Amino acid sequence: MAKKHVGTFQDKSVYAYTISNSNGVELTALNYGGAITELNVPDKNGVKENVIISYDDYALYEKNPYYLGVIVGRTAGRTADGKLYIDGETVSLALNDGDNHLHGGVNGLSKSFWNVTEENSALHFEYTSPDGEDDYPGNVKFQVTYQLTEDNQFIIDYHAETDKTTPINLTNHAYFNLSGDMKQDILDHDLQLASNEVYVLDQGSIPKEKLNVEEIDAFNFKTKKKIKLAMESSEEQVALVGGGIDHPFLLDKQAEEKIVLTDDQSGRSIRVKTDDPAVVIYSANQIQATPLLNGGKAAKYAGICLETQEVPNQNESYLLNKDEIYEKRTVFHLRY
Ligand code: G6D
Repeated sequence: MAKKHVGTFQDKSVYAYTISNSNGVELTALNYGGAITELNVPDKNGVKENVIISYDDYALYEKNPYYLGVIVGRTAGRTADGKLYIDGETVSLALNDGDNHLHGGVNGLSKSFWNVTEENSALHFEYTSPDGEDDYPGNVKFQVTYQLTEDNQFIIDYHAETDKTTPINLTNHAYFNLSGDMKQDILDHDLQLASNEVYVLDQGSIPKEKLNVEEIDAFNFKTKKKIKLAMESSEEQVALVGGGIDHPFLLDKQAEEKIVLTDDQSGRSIRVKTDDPAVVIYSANQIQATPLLNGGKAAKYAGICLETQEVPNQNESYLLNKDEIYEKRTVFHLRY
């Protein structure tokens, strides 16, 4: 385990914490937003490379316009018009994405300083969000754990308790790129999703209605296929989000493995299990040529986010009441 001072944001110290397992898999994350900056994994030839896209300059994690690697909350995704409905009351949240609320607001959990404790191959993050922070009701105690197991599972555990009814829908916004050190984009990665239904989006990227993936072939990943086939589709939902995927998929409750991401060239794959009912797949359609990532590169489709969560903008499905516990786990099983 290691801890390194990497900067100062708003007069507070930012540290990078590194954990590893005996196979040499290493994970590094910041106390600021829990941002994962590195996940170093061997390829089929044993060459260890970072499979997470990250800024070359740590200072960029302060604003982090791409939400690279962070814990997202209190609510992931977009909330239409920033309106929450809690027990008949309407709560107005900040509109930080056009006419909508995105990823917990102007600050949110991704721009908070978490207290970090290290224990062997696990990092424990704790943060208490005060009542009214980012306009959300309730004092909420958040706990998130990143753990590396000896069989190369990267496990994220989430826990929250509140003193007042409030919406909680957390995820992690790591962008995976299994080529290693972003040698290539993710268009030639293969994706398989245990999902029969995808939500189509309105012009503001708010989920509207769910369709069977048989009706929208670009998003039919029931059998393993190259991600670029979605980009090559003339489907208007692909164009709507900038020429890719940025959609919530309902996950098959019966399936044990919900998501499989594979890169044949490196021999790496990630197999995902989760308690969450959905995943937002985001293919980094908004990544620009700067800021530079992973040693001087940056490009559209630089990585792919597997944001396991509840379907956004359905806040009634993720209201946490006082004396209830929010608890969920997502496992990224790293193979190489
Ligand atoms: C864009 O629409 C996408 C979001 O889904 C993503 O989380 C964000 O960029 C980083 O707004």
